[in-house]
Order: sequence, then structure tokens, then C-alpha cells
Amino acid sequence: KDKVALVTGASSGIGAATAKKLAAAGVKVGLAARRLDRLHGLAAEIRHAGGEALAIEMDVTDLAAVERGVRELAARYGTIDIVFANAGLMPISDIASLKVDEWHRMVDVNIKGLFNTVAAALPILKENKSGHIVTTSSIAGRKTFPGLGVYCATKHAVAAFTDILRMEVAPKHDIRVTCVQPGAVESELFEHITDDGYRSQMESLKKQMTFLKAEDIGDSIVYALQAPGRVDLAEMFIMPTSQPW
Ligand code: NJP
Repeated sequence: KDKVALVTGASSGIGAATAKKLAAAGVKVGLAARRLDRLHGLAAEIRHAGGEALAIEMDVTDLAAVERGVRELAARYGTIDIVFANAGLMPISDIASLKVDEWHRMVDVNIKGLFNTVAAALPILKENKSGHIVTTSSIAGRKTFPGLGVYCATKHAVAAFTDILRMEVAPKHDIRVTCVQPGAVESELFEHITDDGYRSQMESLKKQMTFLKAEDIGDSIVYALQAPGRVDLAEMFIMPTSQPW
């Protein structure tokens, strides 16, 4: 039977690339994000290539919206087997700049968005006594970097939550859990930096090193999902070969 996946943050970058890889591997994908036009475009692209996809408008900070999206996906394809909780943002700035609104948005999307996604989807996986939850943490969930104070805090939280989720649900409910920790990946993530200094720092970094492609992360996730049931790839730390830190 074809598997069904929910992908949050599917409108661009890692989420969009992973959704395409999943669809190519025969998975029916629920594409969730706020930009519905993007999701419709991606769903059409996936269907054109012979896959199955459903566009779902979803703000992950809104638990009711996430629950609605999960219900819609499960109703369309019968169940949910895979959850890729990936939505996130990274507006870099120094703590002393006190961009408190940006801090709160990162906490709301990167942390609470993950909690909401797991809360809405886990009952279905538990009921099935199987499934796979993949979360997007970061190299910033393992180390710390100036300018990334709040982002690192959120991605450390993602890593901690994911690890404990695995310990609790993998042995008991046969639900595998994987925490993906990428280094620098080409995506729209860096477009939301409002601090001029860090924005130009990121621009020059792009010229100095070769970022990963979002597809590289998608390939690794498909690999983890296709591993035999006894194998849980708990963490995947994926770095660009040229990234020195
Ligand atoms: O970035 P981008 P990535 N509700 O900006 C969505 C992590 N990461 O693919 O709602 C629902 O292209 C947004 O959709 P929309 C990173 O922290 C990256 O790189 O339509 N969705 C879009 O689809 C993040 O967790 C790198 O605006 C919301 C997606 O999130 C994940 O990878 C390195 C939302 C962001 O796509 C994907 O980011 C690393 C909301 N409220 C970790 N707000 C890297 N790129 O180098 C945003 O270690 N989204």
C-alpha cells in the first residue's frame, strides 16, 4: 500500500524538494504551508510527474489549522504514515539588537509549530502502531553561532524534543523518529534576514562555499524512511563538504 506523508514547510526549499523526492518514491504527499499558490503549483508538478499530492493551507503556529490539515489529508488518502515537521525560519541578528518580534516568531514556528504538528498527527500513527516522524533541527541544534542566539535555542529545542519523542514512541508504538541536522542549504531561508550586516555576511558566504541543495536533504530523508523497520536513523547531520565550521 502506498504510504502517505504530511510535509510542513512544503512551499519552498527543503520541504518542497523532499516532497518531490517522496512523491517520486511512490508516497502520497500532503503539502502544507501558508502560501497556497506555491503549494498548488508544486502539487500540479508532482501530479504531472505521475505522483499524488494534496495542497493544504496551514499556519503551523495555529493548532486548530494543523489539526484541520491533518484531518483533511487523512480523509483524502486514508491515513498518515510519515510526518516531516520542517517549517522554520531564521532571521539572524545579535541578541543586543533586541528584535523581540523575530525571536517570538522563531519560537512560534520552529518550536511550537513542531509541537502542534506532532500533537495533531501522533494519534493517527499511534493508532496504526507504525509510522515515521522526521523533524528539521540544524547544525544550529548541535553548536552555537553569534547572530543565531534565538535560532540556536529553537533548534536545540527541536533536537531535544525529537530525541525524547524517539525514546518514548519508537520502542512502545513502533514509530520511528529521525532528527535531520543540515548545514548550509540553498533555500529561501536567508531571504528573511532583516539585519544588513548578517545579510551581506550570508551573501559573501554563498560565494565562498558550495551550499547543499535542498534535494540532498530530500535524498537522505528518503534513505532513512526506506531503511528496514529495525533501523531508526535517529540523527542525520548533513554538511556541505566545503563548510569549514
Ligand atoms: O527554508 P525556506 P528551508 N506555517 O525559507 C514555511 C531548516 N534549516 O527550506 O508558510 C507554516 O525555503 C514556509 O512556507 P510559507 C530551517 O530552519 C535550513 O531552508 O508558505 N509554514 C516555507 O515552506 C527550517 O526549519 C537550513 O511561507 C511556515 C518553509 O517554512 C527548514 O530547514 C539549514 C510557517 C521555509 O522554507 C526548512 O527551511 C539548517 C508557518 N507559520 C536548517 N513559517 C538552510 N537552508 O541552510 C514558515 O540547518 N513556513
